[in-house]
Amino acid sequence: MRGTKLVNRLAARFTVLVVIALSATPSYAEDGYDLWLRFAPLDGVAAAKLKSQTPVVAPISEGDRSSTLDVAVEELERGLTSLRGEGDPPPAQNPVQIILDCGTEPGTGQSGFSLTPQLEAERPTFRIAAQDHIGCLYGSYALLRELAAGRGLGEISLIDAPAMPLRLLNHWDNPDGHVERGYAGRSIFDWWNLPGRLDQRMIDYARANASIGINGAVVNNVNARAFMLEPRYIAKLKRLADAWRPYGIRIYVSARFSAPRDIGGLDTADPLDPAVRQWWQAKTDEIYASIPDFGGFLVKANSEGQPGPQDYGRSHADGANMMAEAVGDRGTVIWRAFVYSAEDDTDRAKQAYDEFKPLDGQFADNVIVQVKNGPIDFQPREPFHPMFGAMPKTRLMLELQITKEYLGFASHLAFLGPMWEEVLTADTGGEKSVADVIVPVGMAGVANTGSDRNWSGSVFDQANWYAFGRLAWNPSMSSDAIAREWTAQTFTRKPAALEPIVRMMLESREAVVQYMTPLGLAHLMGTGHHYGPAPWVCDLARPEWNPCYYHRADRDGIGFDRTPSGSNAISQYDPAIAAQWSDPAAIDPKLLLWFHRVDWDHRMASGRTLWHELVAEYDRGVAKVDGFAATWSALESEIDPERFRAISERLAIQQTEARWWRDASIAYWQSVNGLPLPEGTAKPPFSVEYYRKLEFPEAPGQ
Ligand code: BDP
Repeated sequence: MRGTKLVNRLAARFTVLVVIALSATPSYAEDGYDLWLRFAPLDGVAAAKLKSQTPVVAPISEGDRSSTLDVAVEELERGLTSLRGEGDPPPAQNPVQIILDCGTEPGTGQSGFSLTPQLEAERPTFRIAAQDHIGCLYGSYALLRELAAGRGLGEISLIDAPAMPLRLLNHWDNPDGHVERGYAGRSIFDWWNLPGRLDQRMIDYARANASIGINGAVVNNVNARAFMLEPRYIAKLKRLADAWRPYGIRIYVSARFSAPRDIGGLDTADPLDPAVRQWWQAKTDEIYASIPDFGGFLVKANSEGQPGPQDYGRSHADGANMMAEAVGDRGTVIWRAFVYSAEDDTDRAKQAYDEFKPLDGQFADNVIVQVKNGPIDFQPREPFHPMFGAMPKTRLMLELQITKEYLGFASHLAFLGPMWEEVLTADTGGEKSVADVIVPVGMAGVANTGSDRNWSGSVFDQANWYAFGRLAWNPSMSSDAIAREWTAQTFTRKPAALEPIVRMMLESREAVVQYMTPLGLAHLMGTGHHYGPAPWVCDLARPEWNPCYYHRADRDGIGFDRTPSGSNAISQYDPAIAAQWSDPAAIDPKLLLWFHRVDWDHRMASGRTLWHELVAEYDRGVAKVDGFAATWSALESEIDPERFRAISERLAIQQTEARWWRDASIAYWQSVNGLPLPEGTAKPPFSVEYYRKLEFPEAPGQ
């Protein structure tokens, strides 16, 4: 009896499950994991065309095969099937053969490719030609990208090649799984289970990178642990390197300069000490024995408490060259220029240039100096770093921050394409843009990846990873073109939805600047975590840790005087640029308070006083965010529910927090300048004391 009841109950349950399974619309969960590689089925004319052409990848002869070409074939087949959207279509009479021709020179050089349709021929073909196999893989991804954007095979004819040799992600991931300045969960690197187990995510990561041309990854934080150079880690690194090799991705490691002492048993890390040199030589040889294409070392030295050559009275060049000798022509030493000293009272914006400029010409050929986009630290807006115009005899690489430490973490929508376009196109003087300076070398982006299903904390933050890769491939691409490509692949190709999404992406970074740090202000964020406004912080031990150090507001005025009457940081720029920026009337108002200290009633080009303009900027920023939320909510029918809701919630947070930035900042400035608000302007709802007391114990980076 009891047995029968149980069987009945199970049967009933089974029926319910079957009914649920049958009645659910067969929908594909859009949790963002597939990034821009969704290859959503085409529709309309594009779909009909692809179906009638039924492109098939022509077989590759056994002798020509390689693991990279196997990936290319697999990607093409997977992508084409997905774009077609249905199971196997009836074979076309004369299907288009996609030919991977990877040993000819299409005139592009290394890693480049050409895409050539010959659809009218008797045997229609689409040829992906390259000089090397990685070029063929890049060409395959390019073909899929073009198709995914809605273009037909016949319209896709292009020749392309990466502009710069090094296109690297820098992960600030610690071996314990915490990601410094990470807002997307834990580290994606599973050091505990490596080398025995390789997570599928490591392959999906390589696919995502290769699809946008990223060709290297520094897998650990610049604030490095020496033990990552020990044999057990070399085995783990080898497993990753082997997995990524087919995708053209080389592995790099952040090396702690004091490693010879920390793990090598020596009592010094002096770069001129023969035992230290020998230690690095042996360590480097050991790594290359396991990983023959190891990319090299990234080093943060004598910066924010990290050890370095200056601990022994040696220069950055002494340190870098010593390691470069160990690496030889097998790889590269990337030496970071992000330095400022706890003992130096010079304007922090000047210190890197002051330390490095005298070393121009002293670095070995296989040393690269990696310079952040601006002279302080990844602020929402900074002028370009003066080192880009001042080190003609040094190989300089640009460091960008993809993760949004200072732009609202993953909570705020801020598409960084326009910010990076701004620095890449900046004129350094002497007829070279920043892009011209770095093109022979490369670009690095501090990654925003994490264990979250959507990789980046929010779907829109995936666009920043994407934009970094595309700009490293081609620094003259416009943010507009990048946003379009990304949106078509990530959300929708329908112009009625794509256009408003692209528009809000393009406005988003400026909105953040306006409600956080308008008119050239910088570094006003909360201590430690860097979240939210804290312009009132003036009492931290080091002067340059304090927002007050940066804004210098008092009763009379606001801004950092970096002209000759102040710190004269402006003199680090080309004289023509310095001359223009020295004049508060001639400088772009977006940089005014970075270089100038002006009275609150300073007259702006708009005719408003500085004070009124500042308030107007905050209001413009807040209004833009309200606009984004309205734009997004009108797109509900165009976006899958899961991603629609996730983004709606983020935008609601951004609306609240943009107001918070505005109100707290205005309340603080008023407490300093005692000025009334311009007429018709909303009063901050609370006093500055209220904002000052807010605490965020859960904020990442605390
Ligand atoms: C700052 C970050 C800090 C990094 C440092 C760096 O706050 O976590 O270690 O840059 O780039 O932006 O080394």
